[in-house]
Amino acid sequence: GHKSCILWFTGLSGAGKSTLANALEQQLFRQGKASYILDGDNVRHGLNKGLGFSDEDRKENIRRIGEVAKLFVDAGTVVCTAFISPFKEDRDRVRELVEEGEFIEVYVRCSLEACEQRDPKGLYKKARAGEIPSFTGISSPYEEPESPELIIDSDKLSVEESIETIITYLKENEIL
Ligand code: GGZ
Repeated sequence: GHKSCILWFTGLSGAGKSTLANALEQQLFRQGKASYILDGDNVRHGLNKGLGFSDEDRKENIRRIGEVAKLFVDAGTVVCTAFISPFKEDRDRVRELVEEGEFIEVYVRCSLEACEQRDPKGLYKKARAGEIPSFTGISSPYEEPESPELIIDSDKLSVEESIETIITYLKENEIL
């Protein structure tokens, strides 16, 4: 296929969004399909520097990322985004920015317990101690996707299995 799309990874901190986006990007590259990742590292420190984690700031964070992702689709590049994007309304607004079939919502599903157990950056521990206000899952909500294109149970599947599921979907939908 020659189509491009947004692979919108959503889920709790520590669910594995960035890990999957990075593994997918490598696999796409091997298959001759260029892609680009938008994540906290390249967006929250630049374009969205100054935005925090209040509901309003998260909304604006996602709005801008959606607009940038749309530009990538216009340019013909597959774009993978890895943000918690906790609010259904904000994700739905991004979906409406692009054509039908170009927004692929990938719910990286993982129990809060498992994310908290992993706690790679010690953020959940800090949040529990009250050191990080409005932390998703602890003191700020995460609204689960109601009908995502894909659900990846990251506490049950390996990264390889997860990527395979996504690649299969992309092939079935003539993106690959
Ligand atoms: C959630 C926070 C917070 C709060 C800092 N709540 O595991 P990480 O570290 O690398 O990923 C989290 C990241 C979330 O930023 P997003 O831009 O994806 O969030 S949103 O889509 O809701 O705008 C976490 C870190 O930033 N982090 N404070 N209070 N995650």
